[in-house]
Amino acid sequence: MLSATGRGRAKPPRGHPEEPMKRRKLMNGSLLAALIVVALATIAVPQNQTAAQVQFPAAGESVHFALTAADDKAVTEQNFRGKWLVVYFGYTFCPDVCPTTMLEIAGALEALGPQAAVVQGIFVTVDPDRDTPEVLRDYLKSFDPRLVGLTGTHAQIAAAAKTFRVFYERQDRDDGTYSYDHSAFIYLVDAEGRFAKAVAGDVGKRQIADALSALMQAGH
Ligand SMILES: [Cu+2]
Repeated sequence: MLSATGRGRAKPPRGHPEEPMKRRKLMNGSLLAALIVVALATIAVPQNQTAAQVQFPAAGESVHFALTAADDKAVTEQNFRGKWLVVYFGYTFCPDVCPTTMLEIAGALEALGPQAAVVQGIFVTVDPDRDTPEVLRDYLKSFDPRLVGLTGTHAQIAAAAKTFRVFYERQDRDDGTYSYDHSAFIYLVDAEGRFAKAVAGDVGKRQIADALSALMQAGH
């Protein structure tokens, strides 16, 4: 569309050297307008991964969180040193995306076999009002009892989300119920607590397991 506008215009007559400059400005203006339109369209549809949502920590960046595990035990990333982490943010009331992703993570642990001994799957809830440690434990044991569920105060969860650049937003409905829009990436963290890689939540267990195996073999 942008190039079509440019081509459709008549050639500038000779002796008007400022013309190409004007044209470039026009192009920049319409490009900016197009970007704004795209940005507004994606903001209006938060369940799509917008540019703002698709951000990750830098590879090698240390991740930090201080949350609550089962039996109200306080945990931080330090408690998991020595294990590779497979971290996912979601909430147990999520109708489809979260359960599907947890099924794939559980499948990846299964596929890793003995290698899974140095891997810890972690589900961080973005919905602490409903997801207590007990709710999380019951939810996760149906996928794989090795999975750990973490909750916390809203501020703690916001801080944990920030370290992984996770986006989430509560959506209140007219009937009094609510859901969350949230990033659907799986974050792989090395045994020293450094971010290694993000994979899309819908890639499947084989790809999750392969990504972990490759990273572990790369000598992280
Ligand atoms: Cu979800």
